[in-house]
Amino acid sequence: MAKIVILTGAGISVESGIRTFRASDGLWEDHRIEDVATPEGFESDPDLVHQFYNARRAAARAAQPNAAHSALAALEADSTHEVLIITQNVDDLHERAGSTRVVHMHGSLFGALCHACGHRWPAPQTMARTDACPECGAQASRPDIVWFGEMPYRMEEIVRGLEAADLFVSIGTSGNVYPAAGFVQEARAAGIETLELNLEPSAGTRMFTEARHGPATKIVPEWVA
Ligand code: BV8
Repeated sequence: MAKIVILTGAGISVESGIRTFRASDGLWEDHRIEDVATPEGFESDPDLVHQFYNARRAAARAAQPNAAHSALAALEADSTHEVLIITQNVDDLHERAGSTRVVHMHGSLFGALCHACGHRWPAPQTMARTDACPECGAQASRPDIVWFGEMPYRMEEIVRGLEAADLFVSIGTSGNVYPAAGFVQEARAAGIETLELNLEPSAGTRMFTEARHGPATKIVPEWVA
């Protein structure tokens, strides 16, 4: 059974109406995303950061999975492949399309984390720092998101999956953010075939054995077919 590891980024959710990071010049309400998506940004203005994530949680809830998400779910359901999706995205569109093996390496909009004790619980529609932690009671609630400078989640599982893969596919990512942007190099070093499916060539496009460019809802179903 072919083992396929698929990395997805913001580009796979664009046609579901969810904005990417760099299309908006990395700006959100006149704040650089790198400034609101950092622990320092949260320390200095937790209300602004919660406002940023509350808006994105509402947008993700309102969005629907698109044909690219559905094609990947169909690929997983087809028993001749073992599919592992590693997503940089914090929306839940892969799961809502039917994918079951999904690793959220940058966390999820639908998770809450206590900055004081590390307890995790399902995030309410809108969050505020003063929300009391169900475990320790501290008013130190943050979204369960991996910010710049923080260690992505489940990296050991990701590296094991990459090393065991027969094919590495990167979909809808600009290849700007590490360690995700480095996965293609790791796949090549392991002698694994690599494929890029993106609207336009990414920063690392030369690293891929093959690259196909176009909107995800067109080129992902075509590849899966
Ligand atoms: C870490 C939070 C270490 C949730 C995110 C200098 C060099 C190398 C690395 C660094 C450096 N300085 C700092 C670093 C490390 C840093 C980093 O890589 N910085 C970059 C900016 C240089 N990385 C980190 O900090 C990571 N942690 O390194 O920890 C460590 C070690 C030990 C102990 C502790 C720590 C953590 C990175 C995670 C940051 N959090 N998100 C959220 O708010 O979402 S990253 C955030 O940006 C997203 O999650 C996502 O991953 C990333 C955006 O990337 P994309 O998904 O690719 O989106 P983008 O808009 O860029 O591109 C969209 C693409 O889609 C485009 O290519 C476009 O063409 C395409 N597209 C558009 N429409 C379509 C389409 N494709 C198909 N169809 C369409 N219709």
